[in-house]
Amino acid sequence: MQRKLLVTGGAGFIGSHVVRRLVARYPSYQILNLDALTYAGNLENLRDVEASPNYQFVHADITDEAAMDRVFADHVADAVIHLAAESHVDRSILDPLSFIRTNVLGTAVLLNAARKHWAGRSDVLFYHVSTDEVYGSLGDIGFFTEDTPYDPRSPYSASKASSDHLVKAYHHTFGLPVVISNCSNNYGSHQFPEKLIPLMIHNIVQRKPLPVYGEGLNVRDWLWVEDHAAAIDIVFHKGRLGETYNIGGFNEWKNIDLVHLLCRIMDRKLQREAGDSASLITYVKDRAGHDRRYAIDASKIQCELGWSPSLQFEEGLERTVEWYLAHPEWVEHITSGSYADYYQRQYIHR
Ligand code: NAD
Ligand code: TDX
Repeated sequence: MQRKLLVTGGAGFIGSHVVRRLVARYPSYQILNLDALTYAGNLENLRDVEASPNYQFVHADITDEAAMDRVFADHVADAVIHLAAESHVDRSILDPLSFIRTNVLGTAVLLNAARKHWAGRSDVLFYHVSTDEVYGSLGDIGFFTEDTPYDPRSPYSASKASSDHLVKAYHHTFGLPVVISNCSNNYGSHQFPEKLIPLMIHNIVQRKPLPVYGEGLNVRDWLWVEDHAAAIDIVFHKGRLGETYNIGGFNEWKNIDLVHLLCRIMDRKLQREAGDSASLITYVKDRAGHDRRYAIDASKIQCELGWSPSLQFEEGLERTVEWYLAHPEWVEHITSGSYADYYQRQYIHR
């Protein structure tokens, strides 16, 4: 079957894995990657697919109404996988409005364009890729299910919750065919080194302090990014319209335990003495409003669509470390310029 598929945010971390997978697996699809190339978007992430005949890139901002109208008119896309977003919680604390602009307004602009250009069509799909953070924070027990009430607590998660609500509202009010997935923390190659795992790898290589927020006891559920891309592929093709699917790794870690595991792997890979990397661990002021624990119950996508994670966490972390150590030029390019400014600012609030 032929499809014209618009992927937003395809130059970012998860988006680039999604684009790479779809380009390789579906040669009869036309895949259009739309990205504004913010500090987090990097076309180097897609060098290996850019010459593929079923791949195209368009440089555009999802908040730009006229540009989105043109993209839908010119490319006659029949499906959207929407990943473009501001994605880092710490940045949302420093600058909430940029999150409202891209994540809320940008999603509304895309929904409007889809609604206008898809009027009367049922063979179309708007797929919104979202986060488990919309559900709020858990205590020591329990899991987020698709029925957990929304309770976002950071500007980032509030903006993602708003965009989820808009997607559902366009489904209920206008009959737009939609599907949503809410995923836990991803890790893997090509992740911008402001998020926990690549930041720690970067700092260990450079023998810089490893900033652990608060007491390091917050818990996250980690998923290999390629397993998330596989889940997105399945939800896109088999998900029921109007439904939400939770995606998670069944893999909870306290931050401090994860950082110690990473330190042990790094000591081995860098042939440093055992304990060398862990000596860099520095407890710093906690993140404002820091959610205590996230944990996903992914049984719906498992039972209904047959997806489950493929990779053990230790194996995935090893592969991630190997990728970063083998690609110092990627880290060098992406951490120059605007990132350097941010890195400075980030340390001011601690
Ligand atoms: P990322 O920050 O690495 O990439 C975001 C991409 O969106 C970048 O390529 C950026 O250039 C692009 N973008 C930003 N603003 C834009 C705009 N106004 N117009 C067009 N493009 C724009 O993010 P990520 O970690 O790959 O996350 C992708 C999506 O998945 C986001 O919607 C995020 O909320 C969601 N998500 C992320 C995680 C995670 O652990 N990283 C987990 C669950 C859900
Ligand atoms: O330097 C750090 N020190 C630290 O202790 C950083 C960057 C983070 N942390 C802690 C905060 C969190 O408890 O590590 C945990 C993970 O932090 P992040 O990597 O910033 O991820 P998180 O805030 O959990 O959000 C991520 O998962 C859900 C993504 O950034 C979101 O886009 C996604 O929706």
